[in-house]
Amino acid sequence: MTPGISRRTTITSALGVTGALTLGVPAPSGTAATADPSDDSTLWYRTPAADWERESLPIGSGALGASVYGTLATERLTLNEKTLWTGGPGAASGYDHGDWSEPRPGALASVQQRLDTEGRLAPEAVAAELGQPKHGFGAYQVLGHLELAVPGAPTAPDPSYRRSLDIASAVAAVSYVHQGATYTREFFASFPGKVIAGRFWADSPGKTGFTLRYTSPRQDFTATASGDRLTVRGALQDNGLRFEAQIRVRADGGSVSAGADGTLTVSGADRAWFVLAAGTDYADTYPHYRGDDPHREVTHAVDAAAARPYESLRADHVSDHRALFDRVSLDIGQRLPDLPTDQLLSRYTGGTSPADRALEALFFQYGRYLLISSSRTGSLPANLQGVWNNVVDPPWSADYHVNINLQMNYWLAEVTNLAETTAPYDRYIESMRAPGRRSARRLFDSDGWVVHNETNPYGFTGVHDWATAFWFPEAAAWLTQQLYDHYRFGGSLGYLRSTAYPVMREATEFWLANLRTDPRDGTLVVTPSYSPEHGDFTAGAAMSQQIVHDLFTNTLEAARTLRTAGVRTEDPGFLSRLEDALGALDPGLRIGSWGQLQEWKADLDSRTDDHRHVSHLFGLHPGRQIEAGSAWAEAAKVSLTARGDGGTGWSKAWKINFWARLRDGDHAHTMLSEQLKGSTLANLWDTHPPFQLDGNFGATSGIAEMLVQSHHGPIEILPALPAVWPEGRVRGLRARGGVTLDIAWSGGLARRITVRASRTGDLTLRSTLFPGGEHTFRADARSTHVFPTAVFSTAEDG
Ligand code: FUC
Repeated sequence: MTPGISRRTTITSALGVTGALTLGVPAPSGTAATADPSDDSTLWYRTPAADWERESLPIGSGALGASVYGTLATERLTLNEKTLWTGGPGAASGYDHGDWSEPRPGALASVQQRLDTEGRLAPEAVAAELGQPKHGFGAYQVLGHLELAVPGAPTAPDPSYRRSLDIASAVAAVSYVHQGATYTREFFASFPGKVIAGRFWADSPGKTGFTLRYTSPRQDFTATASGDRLTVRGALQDNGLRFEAQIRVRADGGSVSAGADGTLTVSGADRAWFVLAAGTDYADTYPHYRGDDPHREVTHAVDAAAARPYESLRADHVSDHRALFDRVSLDIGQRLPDLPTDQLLSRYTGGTSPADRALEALFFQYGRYLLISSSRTGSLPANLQGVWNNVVDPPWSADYHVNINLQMNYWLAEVTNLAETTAPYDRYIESMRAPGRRSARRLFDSDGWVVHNETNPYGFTGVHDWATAFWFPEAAAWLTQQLYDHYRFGGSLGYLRSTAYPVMREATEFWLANLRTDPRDGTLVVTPSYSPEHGDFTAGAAMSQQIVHDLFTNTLEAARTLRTAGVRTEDPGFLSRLEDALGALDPGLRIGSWGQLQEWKADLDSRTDDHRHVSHLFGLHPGRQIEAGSAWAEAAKVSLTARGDGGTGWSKAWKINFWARLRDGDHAHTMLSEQLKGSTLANLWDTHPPFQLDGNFGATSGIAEMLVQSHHGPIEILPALPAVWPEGRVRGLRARGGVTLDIAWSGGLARRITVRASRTGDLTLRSTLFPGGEHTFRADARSTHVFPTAVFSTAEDG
C-alpha cells in the first residue's frame, strides 16, 4: 500500500465546522515509490511459460498489446494491434453490416403477429424469418510474434529464476542466474511513447546478446532488416487492411547487425533494448473504415522512442500508468506469502487466511491493470480478450459481444477511478450510430440506431442466423447506460450535452418507434423479444422491458437536467412522448409461481434452470430499477439462488455484482471465491472457458460494489461487506455525484469515511457510522470531509 503522508488540509467536519487540521492523506498520484517485487501488486512464477492462454503475462497500451511467454533460450512476445481485423468492406466473402440484403416487407410484423397469437416461438423459427447467414464479420488477428533467441542461455531454469508482472508499474520481467551472472529481461507497453519496449542485460559486461525475429501465422507480410531496424509490412488477404510494425534495437557496447533473413542480432553488449511500434490503415469511419497508411506514424513513433534513453522512456511509462493505477488502494487484511501466483491461486480456498485476502486484493487490482492496459484513448475499446490474442481465429472472433460482454468490460471503469479508460468505448459507440441507423432503417423501417448481439470494428449492427444469439436490438439501449453513468459519476454537463445525450436520444427514438401494444393487457412491449441466449422468443421478456425502462428513465433524467441548465435539446413534443411511453411501458417486473422474478412475461421459469445469463435481473444490476429490500429484490434473490453459484467466468462475476446489490456480502464473496477457484487461469486471466476478459472486469466491479454503491443517489458505504473482510480500508473509489471516497472499517463496521467532492452540493451518505444510518450534508468542492468528527483529534490515518 502507498503509505500516507502527513499534510495540512482544510476539512469540514460532520457538524459543518470548517477548520484547518492536520491529518494523514494519501500521497498524490504518481509519487509512490516503485513497487517492491514481492509486494502485493506483483504476479510472479518460478517456471517459464509454456502455454500462452494460461501463463503468458500481458502488457498493453490500449492500441498495442503483448503477452510475454518465452523460455530461457527464446523469449517470446505475442504482438497485438487492436485494429487488425479481417472482415468489413472489401472482405473476401462480401459485407453487408448484417443488414438484410433484400427488403423483407412484412417479415417483422408477421413474427409479431404470430407471437400475439401463439405466445412463443422457437428461436429457429424466428431466425428463419429474420436472420441471414453471417458474412464478412471478420475476426481479430494476432499481429505476429517477436522471438528473441538468446545464445548460451541455460535450458532449464535455476532456483533463482523468476518471471513477473508488476501491475503497479506495468512492467513484466524475467530474471535468472547463469554461470555466476544475473540476467534480466523486462518489457512494457508505453501509452505516451506509443511503443512496446524491452531490455536485456546482465550484471557483468559484454554478456548480453540475442537474435530478434518476427514470425506470423499468416503469409501476408515482408520482414526486412537494415541497420538497427526491422520493418514488417503487409496487408490482410481477406480485406486488404494494411499493417506495419517497425522494431529498432539499441545496445550499450557490443554490436547490432541486420541479417538478410530479416533478423537483428545483438552480441557482446552490456545492455540491449528494442522498441516496437505498429499500426494499420483502419479508421473508425463508416462506410469505408480506412484511413492513412500507417507507415508515417509507425516510423515516427519508433524513431522518437529509439532516440531517447531507455530509462526516460520507462520512467514516462511508469508515471503515466501510476497516475491511473495508484488512485485506488485496497487493504482487506492481505499478507502475501512467499508463494508464486500460480500456487497462491491453487491453494486458495476462499477462507480466512491473509494469503486468500492477498489473492483477492491482487485480483481486484488486476482488473484495473487490465483495463488501463487495454483501453486508452486513440484505439478501439477492450474486446473479449482485451487486446491480447495469439491466433487468426480466436474464440467468438475476440469481438464485441453486446448482450453483456462489452458492457461488463467497463463496469469497473467509473467506480474504480479509471474514467479516462472509457474514451475508446464512447468513441466506438458513437461510430456505431451511422451503420446502426442504416440497420434501423433496413430491418425495422425506423428512426434511431440499433445494434444486435455482437459487433465488429466495421459497424456490423445487423443480424446473422445463429438462432440463439442473433436478435438483440436492445443492445444499443444498454450500451448507452455507460455514457449516462459517465455523466453521473463525473458530472460534466458538456459531456452530457455533446456526447451522451445525442446517443441516448437516438436510441430512445428507436424504441419509441418500435414498442408495440400487447393485445393481452395494453402495455407497451418489445416484440419479438429474446432473453439472451435462452428459451423461446416471446413478447416483453423481462430484460427487454427493463433495458428500455432504463434507457427511457435515463434519457428523461438527462433531458430534464439539460433543460434546467438552460440547454435547448428538444422539440417540445419529445419529452411528453417519452413520458407517455414510460408510463405505458410494461416494466418487466413480475413475481412468479415459486416466488421468482419472472424471466418472461408468462410464468415459464424452471426451478432447475442454471443458465449462465441471468438477464431478468438487469434491473438489479447493472440497472437501478430494483431496490435492495423491495419485493422485487426478494424475488430476484429467489431467481438467483435457483440459478446457483456455477456458470462461466463472466457469469460468476455478474453474480458477485448481483449479490452485492442484494446487500449479501457473504454470498458476493462466495461468488468471488467460486470465480477464483474455478474460472481463473494461472496468469489470473478469467476463463469462460476459454480465456475471456470480461470476467476479470466484472469481478473488480463486483468487489467495488461490495464496498460502495451509489446507483440510487445516496452513497452507500460498505453495503455488502463479507464476514471474511472484518478489517480494512479502501482509498480512492468513486461514487456518482463527482465524489471520491476513502473508507476505513473494523469489526465489519465503517470507522472513518473521507469524502472529496468535485462540486459543491448536497450529498447523502448511508452508513452504520451515523445515527439513523444516514447523513446528509453540503459537500464543498474545495474541501475534504471526514466522518466522524472524533477522528479530527488524531493525526492517525486509518
Ligand atoms: C455471450 C455469452 C457466451 C460468451 C459470448 C462471448 O454471448 O452467452 O457465453 O461469453 O458472449
